[in-house]
Amino acid sequence: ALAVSAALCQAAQAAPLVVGFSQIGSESGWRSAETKVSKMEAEKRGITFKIADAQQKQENQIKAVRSFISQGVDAIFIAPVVATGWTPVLQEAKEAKIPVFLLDRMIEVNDPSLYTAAVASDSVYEGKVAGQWLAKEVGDKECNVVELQGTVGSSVAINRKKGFADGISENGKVKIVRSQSGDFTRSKGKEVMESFIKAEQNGKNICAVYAHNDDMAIGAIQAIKEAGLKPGSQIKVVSIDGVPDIFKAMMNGEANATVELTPNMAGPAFDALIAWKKDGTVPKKFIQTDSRLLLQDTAKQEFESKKSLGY
Ligand code: GYE
Repeated sequence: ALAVSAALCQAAQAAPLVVGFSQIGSESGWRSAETKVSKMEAEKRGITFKIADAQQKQENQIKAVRSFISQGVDAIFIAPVVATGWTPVLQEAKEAKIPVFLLDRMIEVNDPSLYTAAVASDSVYEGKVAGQWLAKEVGDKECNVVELQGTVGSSVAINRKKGFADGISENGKVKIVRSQSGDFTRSKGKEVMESFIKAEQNGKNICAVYAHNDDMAIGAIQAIKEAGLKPGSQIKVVSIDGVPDIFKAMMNGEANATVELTPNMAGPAFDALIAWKKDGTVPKKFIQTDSRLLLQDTAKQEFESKKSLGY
């Protein structure tokens, strides 16, 4: 009997961890990179990884989480599209004793024990870094800024807006004149930028565009060019993410600055989960990733290094 239970024990130990990931969708280059990198990180650790694509809808995410609960996975990762509305489904996960890890966006809940840990950047800080950069860059010229916000109700859109407003407040000459959501996509970013340009004397009244992600900035660059203006000089472009295409635009002088965040949010979450299962190490509640301000001078280098990572 002893030998049998030892063998069973070993089998249990060897059984690969199963993790379900409710991913938002593929709205941006950063998001697609995150999906790709997450799969690679799971594979490296021998984890069985199931990804459900929610196509931008919270209701699909809630369904996916319920399905992961009924499958009895070892952990659930969620990149929450919006910040509110998570309490009931997280309660269900908690009752089923399945730990939940948030990736790249945060949620608003009264009971923080509804999730185990979160891996994300400090998105208020990202906005602040972008704002401070612009505040310095324009010096004592008047600067009218248009802002392309991310998905309405997402923690990152709320925080990046707040942080940027704080960052530019260091220079009284810098003002936000228009602000609207472009839903983190290139096409919406372009569309909204077109309307901003029309509303602001064919773009002549705009000194800079701040986009909550690189993809919307790339859409905006297209709109600026089509209006006969020069992005990067006549209208400065600052955004967040650090995807290869923004470095390309920076290399061409068409974008000015980005705040990089890693697409590898899953790796640290896997490591926390594994350590916890192994010896009970309680995961840190908030695992913060770095934010780096990157400018044109290193764009080529950054582009090359992303390429070599298979980004
Ligand atoms: O910046 C944007 C994506 O939640 C950090 O979502 C993420 C953001 C990222 O669509 O490109």
